[in-house]
Amino acid sequence: ASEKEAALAAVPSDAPTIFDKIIKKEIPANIVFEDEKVLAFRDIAPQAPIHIVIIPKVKDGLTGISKAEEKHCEILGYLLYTAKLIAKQEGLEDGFRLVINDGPKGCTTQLSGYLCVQRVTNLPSVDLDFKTIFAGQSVYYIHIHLLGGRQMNWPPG
Ligand code: DGP
Repeated sequence: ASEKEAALAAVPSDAPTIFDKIIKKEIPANIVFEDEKVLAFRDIAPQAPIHIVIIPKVKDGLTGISKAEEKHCEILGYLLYTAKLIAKQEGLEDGFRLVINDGPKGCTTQLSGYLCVQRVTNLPSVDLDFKTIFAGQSVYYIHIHLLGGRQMNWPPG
């Protein structure tokens, strides 16, 4: 398969993602909060002065919110509660935004998707054409984006 096909085949799936590697401390991250259930770190491609990614330490099949089952309610609630704690820790008294992207149409940016796939698959390069094809949830490990430090816009785009 070509590099492009390999990268496309890599997502979405339950395969280890870059966030699995961050949890195992196999790759570094700027961690801002950690307890026994949750890890939070600064986003590598920040979309606001404060942009933090919050993830559960155990994925338990939650590649995205669309995979949620009743058994996940407790950890999902805890993730939201943690987001509030981190917002306070970061001084976001005037407001902030929480975002969960899901699936190919719930995208962040094409560029961050491109970068993530490239890193996850260890591909040396992916061509420009692929960049325009890939525009979706880029890391298939459930996560909440915490954004703040500027006025948010609506609709979010
Ligand atoms: P999304 O799956 O589209 O909701 O966004 C995933 C986010 O993860 C995106 O904003 C970029 C971020 N990200 C991807 N790889 C890394 C990484 O290696 N380190 C950090 N800190 N963030 C990453």
